[in-house]
Amino acid sequence: MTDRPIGSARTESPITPDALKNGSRRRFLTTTLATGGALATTALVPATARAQGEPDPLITEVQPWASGFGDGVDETPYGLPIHFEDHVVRRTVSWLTADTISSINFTPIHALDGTITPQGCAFERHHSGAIELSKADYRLMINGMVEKPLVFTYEDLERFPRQNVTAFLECAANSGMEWAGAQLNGAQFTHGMIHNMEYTGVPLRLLLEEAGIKLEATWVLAEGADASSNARSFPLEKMLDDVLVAFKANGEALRKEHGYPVRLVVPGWEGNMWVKWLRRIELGDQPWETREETSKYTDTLADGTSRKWTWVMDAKSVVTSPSPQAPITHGKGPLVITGMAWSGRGGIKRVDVTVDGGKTWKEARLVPNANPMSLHRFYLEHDWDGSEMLVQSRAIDETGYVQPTKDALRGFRGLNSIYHNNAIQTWLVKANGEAENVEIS
Ligand SMILES: Nc1nc2c(c(=O)[nH]1)N[C@H]1C(S)=C(S)[C@@H](COP(=O)(O)O)O[C@H]1N2
Ligand SMILES: [Mo]
Repeated sequence: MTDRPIGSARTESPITPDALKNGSRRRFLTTTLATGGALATTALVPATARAQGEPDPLITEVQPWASGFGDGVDETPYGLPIHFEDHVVRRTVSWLTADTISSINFTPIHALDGTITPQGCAFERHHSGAIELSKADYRLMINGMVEKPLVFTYEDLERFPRQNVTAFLECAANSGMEWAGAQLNGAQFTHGMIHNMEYTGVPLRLLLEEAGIKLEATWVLAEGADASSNARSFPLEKMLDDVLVAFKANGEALRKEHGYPVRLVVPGWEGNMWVKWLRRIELGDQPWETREETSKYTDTLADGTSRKWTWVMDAKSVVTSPSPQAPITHGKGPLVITGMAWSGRGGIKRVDVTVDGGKTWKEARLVPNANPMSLHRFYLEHDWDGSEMLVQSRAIDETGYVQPTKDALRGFRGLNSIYHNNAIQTWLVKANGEAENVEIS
């Protein structure tokens, strides 16, 4: 420990904790000033204290964490976020979560950055609770219009060629509570039924080929092992295209709540189709019209008729900061506006950001992402003048589709919908930096 240099980037010779403890604060200052000049002088005084011309003890004094040992390598066999980050957790909305079995919680997207969602705070949605199913007890059956019905064990799946795919999963009901007006005050609650992970698994196509697809097969049913079964019908083409039978997420085993040991990954399509605890695949020549695709996951239009088979998630985006749970705390001047964009129809081509409610737009800086079906991160470096803002983002995907305003979406779809609300979100950011969920027309 004593040979570890402190502040070596700014000093000529390493200063050890012991040397600092022995009254060498002045030496630290001298060396720093000698090498850093004027820059180091300002660096020693943080913005807050600088105004009062006071030195910052966090820079000039030896702190407890530098005067002893930290934890040893054995103390955290599996790491959790440091307790300072305890607030970055999944949360529920009480009136939505009548019970915790048939339920939903939300990803704290306002506090995350980059694109990958850690499993520990990725939202969960289950219809009959998260079940515990071991690898040893795991079986996947393929039956119906196949040459040879098959049952795979977990070990069998591990012997097929694998792929890695980073993809977002958005529940079709994400933002569903916002149809009639601005309601929930936070990006976590308005847009947090989404997560984005790197999955490892076997292309379903390889398993279907192993079973032998009969010529007449055109539809596929996927069913889970939980009591709800969450069965859904898929056109065969999608299943042969990019659907994965996945057993790892972000490099490690799926968490129980995300379908351990095996779930379906259906890039770009609504979350309900990503069957967890996958137990059976059946091939047929027509859809099964299950509960999940008749009474649920259809969109009731203004005239009372229902749209169904709305599998693909249209382009959408949201500013995650500033937002109601991520207010501006630093006053006017440089402000990083950031958020995420996604589209089930391919990559995101462009994201525009407005701070004046859509009167003027600026193109945000989109972080390049090789995975089209992944969340995309955008930033807009903005010089905030300290006045009220109406902040929005607008995604444009590879097909040229432009994320609609709330008014435009209601124009096509009416007010009866719950699912597939991909409208532009507005945050009112006040002069004091606090933000609020609002609607403008
Ligand atoms: N077997 C099974 N699969 C399921 C569900 C379920 O309840 N049971 N819920 C679905 C719904 S509605 C969604 S949005 C996603 C949620 O996945 P997550 O819990 O990993 O976020 O899983 C889908 N797959
Ligand atoms: Mo869902």
